[in-house]
Amino acid sequence: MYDITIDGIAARVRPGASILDAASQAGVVIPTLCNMETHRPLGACRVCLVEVEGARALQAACATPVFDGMQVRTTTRRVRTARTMVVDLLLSEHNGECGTCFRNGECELQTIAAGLGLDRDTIPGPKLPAHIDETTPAITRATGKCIKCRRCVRVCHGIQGVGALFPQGRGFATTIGPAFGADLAEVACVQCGQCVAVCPVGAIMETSHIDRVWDALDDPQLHVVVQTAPAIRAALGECFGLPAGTRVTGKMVRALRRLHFDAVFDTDFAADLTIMEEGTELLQRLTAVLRDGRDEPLPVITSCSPGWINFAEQYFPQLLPMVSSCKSPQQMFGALAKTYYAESRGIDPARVFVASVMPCTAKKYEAMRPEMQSSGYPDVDAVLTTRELAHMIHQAGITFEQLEDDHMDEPLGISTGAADIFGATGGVMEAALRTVHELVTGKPLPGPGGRLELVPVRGLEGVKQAKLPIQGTVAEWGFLEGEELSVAVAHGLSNAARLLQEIQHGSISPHFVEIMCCPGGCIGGGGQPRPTTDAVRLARMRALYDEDAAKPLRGSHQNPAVQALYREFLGEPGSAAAHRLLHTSYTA
Ligand code: HC0
Repeated sequence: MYDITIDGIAARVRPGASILDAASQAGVVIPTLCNMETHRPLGACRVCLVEVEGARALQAACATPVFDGMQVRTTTRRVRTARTMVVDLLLSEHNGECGTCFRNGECELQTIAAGLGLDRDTIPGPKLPAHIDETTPAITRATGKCIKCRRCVRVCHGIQGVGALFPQGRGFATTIGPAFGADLAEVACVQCGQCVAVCPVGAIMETSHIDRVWDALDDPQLHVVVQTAPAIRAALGECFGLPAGTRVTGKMVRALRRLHFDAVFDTDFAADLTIMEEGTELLQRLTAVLRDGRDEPLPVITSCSPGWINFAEQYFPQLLPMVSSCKSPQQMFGALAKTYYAESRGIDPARVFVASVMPCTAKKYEAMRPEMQSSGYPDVDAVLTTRELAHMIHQAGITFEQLEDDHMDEPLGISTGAADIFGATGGVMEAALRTVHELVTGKPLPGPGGRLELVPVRGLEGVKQAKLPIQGTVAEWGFLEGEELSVAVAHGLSNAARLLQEIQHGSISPHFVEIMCCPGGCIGGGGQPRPTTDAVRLARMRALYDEDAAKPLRGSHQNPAVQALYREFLGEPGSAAAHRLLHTSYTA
């Protein structure tokens, strides 16, 4: 270990650590606009300059490794002057419109400038050209605000393996965007919003649906229902200063009522329903292949993550036959709100407006897909990210932290613990196996201490695999006796691509695969509160597992509202009515 001092504070630091790591360990905050915990330092923004005893020039703290005996100063006049100059130069070309920017009040550049005492940009010169790219349903780029930190480029290439954004040109003329100055809709962007999640300013944002939702709430002709995705309850509190991983389900429901939604429902209901449909599809395909020797595509690959579907359509079209035909829970919910729910309440479906709250920007894109209107109306009319819902709660003057808990409405607000864990990587797989195992063997999924938990598919490992022995099979599924159900899970599209290539090459042959677009699954979605680090991901995951463990029912097949839906409306899982409303197809 190396002994160093930072601003006089002694620290013991591992060799290879950067000054930025060491400062963080010593409790000294050094500002940075380009650093990312998932990537090697880039030293692009130069905001983290510090003075190192004996070094002639100031050093970028992120890119300078510590050495034994190092003495670092972070607050000298020289450091303050240099940082101020760097930030002033950024502000001089930043076409920021701070007063009206959605990031106003939570912009990293603004915070750092304020910390340096910069209350205006003092360097005259041209501002960046302000091109607004609104060509995709989910993401809006405002090029004039870009500070060229390259975080978006690095997450798009390194984590997602997509590569829709590049630095182009030199000096002042440098731009960050799709190649050859194209707009996002012209390239293979999957609209996952991971770029939005890491952008320090307002240069790349979710396309706001806030006005759309306020307009609907203001319209007395409309019956406005809202559904909330599993991952929202584990993260929304962060927008109000609560620690990551605080479960705020009850406060969220109360806040939604205060916003005057006519009914507050849960995407979790549709997640339970998804398990019934997807589990049925899995068993049908296993029967065809293992019992009847027919040539059906295996593995079954989950379909609920729209960024993943977009990626599959553009990068792995040959694998589309393996992808489950189930719509995502968001879309299943919408289709039922405008049929089953509208009919049972005697409401004209044309008057039902479905708003979703999702941790994901690609859900905005999914809702706009032309095939997503099997009721004759768009399944979903507006999609708010977690951040947008927080913004509306702030706009309404609600003190979120002080709200009393409330409960979701019935019947589309009833759910089991299996649905809660959909929001964490491995959760859809675990939920599906809870139900499939019990249907096939007549016994609950075995887990440590009988806890129904499939530990190998939990956690942040990029690709996870498990084998589940099928023992004590009920007569109908006797052909599975002695088989091992082999499953695999990937999250983050680079990991997904790695797993899919192994499947294509035949080096692994799972029966069932879960893919989630974003690192950590939906708890790490592009619409979640900033920042999302691995520590934050783990805290949010813990919250969902706790929510699951606290539920009296933890298997989707036990959901009484889903059972009633099949009894009263759909018939049985996989029925013609279920296929008409709840299933879809893909476009290569
Ligand atoms: Fe997800 Fe979903 S779990 S994709 O990650 O399946 O966005 O939270 O809502 O639809 O339920 C996101 C989260 C959802 C859907 C569910 C699935």
